[in-house]
Amino acid sequence: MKKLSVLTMAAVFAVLFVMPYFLGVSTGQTKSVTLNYANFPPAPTFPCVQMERWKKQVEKKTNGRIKINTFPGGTLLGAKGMMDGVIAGQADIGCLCMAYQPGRFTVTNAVSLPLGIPDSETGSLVLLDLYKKYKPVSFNKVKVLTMFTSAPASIMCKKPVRTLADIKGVDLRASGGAAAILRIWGANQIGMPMSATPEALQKGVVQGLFSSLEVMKDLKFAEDCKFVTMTNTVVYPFAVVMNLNTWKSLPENTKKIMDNLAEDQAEWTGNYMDSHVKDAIAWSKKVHGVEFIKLDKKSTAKWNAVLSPIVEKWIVKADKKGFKGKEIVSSIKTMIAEHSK
Ligand code: DTR
Repeated sequence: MKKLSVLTMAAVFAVLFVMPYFLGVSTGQTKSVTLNYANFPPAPTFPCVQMERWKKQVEKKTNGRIKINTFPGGTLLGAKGMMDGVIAGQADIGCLCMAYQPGRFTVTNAVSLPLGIPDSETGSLVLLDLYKKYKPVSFNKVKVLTMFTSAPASIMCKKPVRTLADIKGVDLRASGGAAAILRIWGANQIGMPMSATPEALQKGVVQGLFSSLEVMKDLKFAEDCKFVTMTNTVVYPFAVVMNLNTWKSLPENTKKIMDNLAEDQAEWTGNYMDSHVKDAIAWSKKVHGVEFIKLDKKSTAKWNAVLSPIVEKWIVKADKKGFKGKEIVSSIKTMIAEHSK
C-alpha cells in the first residue's frame, strides 16, 4: 500500500513537473512565447537600439517565458506599412515614426509643432503623457507599448546654410511637422522616411536633411554632409505598438511587466538619444571635419519668428477634424514645463 502511494506520487510529479519541461512548457504552467518585433531603419540607429534594450528587459523580467525576435532594417515591415502590418498580424510588435503618416496621428504628431521641446528625454515623456491623456482613436486597433521622440532637428547639408537666405530652394529631406517648418523657411522640402535617405543623399536627389544629429554617425551622413546648422527645432514622434490579439493572448503577469516598462523605456530612449547626439557631433568634427554652424541669439529669433503661423494653422486643422486643438497645444506646453524641470 505504502509502496503504491510512493509510485503514484512519483507518477503525478512526473506528469505535473517533468513532462511539461520536455514539452518546452515552463513549470509556472505558462507556455514560453516567441514574439516578432519589426523595425524599419538599420540596426545601428536609435529606434533599433531601443528595440534591443526592450527585448533584453522583457526577456530578463519574464525569466525567458517571452522571447523576442527582432527584425531591423525593414526586413519584416517597412516604415510606412508598420502600423497596418502590426494590425494585420504580420508582426507582433512594430516601431513606427508617426511623422511619416501626418494625417493619421493628429494628436500625437502635435509634439512636432515648434513648441520648444528642448531634448529627447523631455520629448519622449511629453509624448507618452499626451498619449495617455488623450488616448487617440488612431491607436484603438493596437496596444501601445511605449512612445519616444528623436532629439530636436538641425539641418545637415552638403553646402553651408548660415542665414535664412542660404536655405531658399535647397532640396532638403524631412517628414511630418518638420516638413512644414522647412517649407516656411523656404527650402524645397522633399518627403521620405529616414530609411530611404542615405540613397537619396548619395544620388543627389537631396542636398541634405532636417533631423536629429545622431544620424551623422549612425548612418554616416557626415561623409556627405560637411555642414550642420544648429537649429534644434523640432522632434519626431515614434510609437511601439503590439497586435491586439497577441496582447490579449499574453499572461497577465507579462502584460504587467510590459506596462510597467512603458515609461522607463521612453525615458531610457530619450537619455540614450541625447547623449548619442553629443557623441555624433564630436565624431563628425573629429573624423570628417564637419563644420557646426551656431546661430546667434538674433538669428535664432529670426528663424523662430517665421514659424508662429504653423501652430495657429494646426489648431484650425485639428479643430476641423474634431480634436480640441488649442487644448492639446496648451497641454503640451504644460507637459514640457513639467518634464524639463
Ligand atoms: N527625425 C526623424 C526620425 C529619426 C531620427 N533619427 C532616426 C534614425 C532612424 C530612423 C528615423 C530617425 C526622421 O528624420 O525620420
